[in-house]
Amino acid sequence: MEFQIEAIRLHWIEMPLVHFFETSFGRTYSRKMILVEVRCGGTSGWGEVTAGEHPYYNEEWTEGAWALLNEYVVPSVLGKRVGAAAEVAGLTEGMKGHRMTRGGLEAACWDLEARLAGVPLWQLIGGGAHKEIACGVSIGIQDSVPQLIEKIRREVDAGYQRIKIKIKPGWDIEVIRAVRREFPSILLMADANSAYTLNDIEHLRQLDEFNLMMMEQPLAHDEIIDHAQLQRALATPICLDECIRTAHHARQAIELGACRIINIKLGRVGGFAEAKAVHDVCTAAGIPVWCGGMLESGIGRAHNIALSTLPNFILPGDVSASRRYWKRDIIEPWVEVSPRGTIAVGDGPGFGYNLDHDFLKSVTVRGESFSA
Ligand code: OSB
Ligand code: MG
Repeated sequence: MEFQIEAIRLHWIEMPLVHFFETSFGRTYSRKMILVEVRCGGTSGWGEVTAGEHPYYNEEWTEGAWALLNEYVVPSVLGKRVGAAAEVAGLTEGMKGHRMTRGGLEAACWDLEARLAGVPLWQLIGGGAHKEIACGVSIGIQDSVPQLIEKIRREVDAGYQRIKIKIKPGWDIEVIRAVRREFPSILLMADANSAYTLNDIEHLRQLDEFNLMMMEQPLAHDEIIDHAQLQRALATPICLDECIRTAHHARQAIELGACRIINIKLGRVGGFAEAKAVHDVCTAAGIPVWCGGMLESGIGRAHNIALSTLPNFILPGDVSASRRYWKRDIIEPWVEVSPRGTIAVGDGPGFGYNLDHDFLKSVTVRGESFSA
């Protein structure tokens, strides 16, 4: 449905995590996130820029995203009239990379269109194949193996369907051996966030004995070809995360045999239009997908839930309960996970939750408004 991008507000919010989150590239204690609000005729659509605080997962970071939004993204879209949110990604196509930043605006436009049409976001994107989505958890590197095991036990007891642990050189084979000894039959996977190279093939082959569902992004963030070589040497399926920024990358990775599973992150691929395209490439190739996470606030989390209702999201994702991250979330109700490890998909318009405006105001540290 046609709409005009009449006004845009950028909200920079900061919220401490309930527990630090450590990956191979570092530890996060507190999140700095940019929310993008797009307005038309008194209705607001909301999106979230999923970039981290530092350019270590990929090239993007919050401060850089703020600059790009102010200097390029907003001026490229403000006042534009589009036939549908599906056209919005095209308005910022001339900018290279920075897909999380551009994707935050794009996702806000999908939410706006859904709200203007009075339909749930999942319906507008062509989802709805799942009424409940299957949830896993991503558990960061801990200070000790007993602490990790205690955390895993808590999440397994809560009902989460799959456990992902972060690995890096020095926190890998023996850690997974200890976890497997304690939990012989859980669905278990490991995410290296690009911490290894092809020199580690023999080392990584040791993981084959632990019956992992998959190993996520072992090699460099932009290295599809080396992943194909590694996959040939491993029994464990490789799942690509960082490498897949477009449907084109997904097709190349699949054709080269670089992975058997793909993690789709809404921001990493630049929003819903590209996420759907990646999903469709994977469906056609028989490659299962799941929804990744970036420690999102309630807004990004709600978008991930909508995305996860597309049919080929058949593996448990990294979308989990608000309370695992935040003492208080910015949406109401908070995202909750059932004892079966699922999130129920609602029927409300747009992303399907209300904003807690008072709380949102209290965590906002910077704002910028633009109107056409
Ligand atoms: O690689 O999936 C990743 C968090 C920050 C950066 C990268 C990743 C992650 C996660 C956390 O694994 C997923 C989540 O719980 O939101
Ligand atoms: Mg990952």
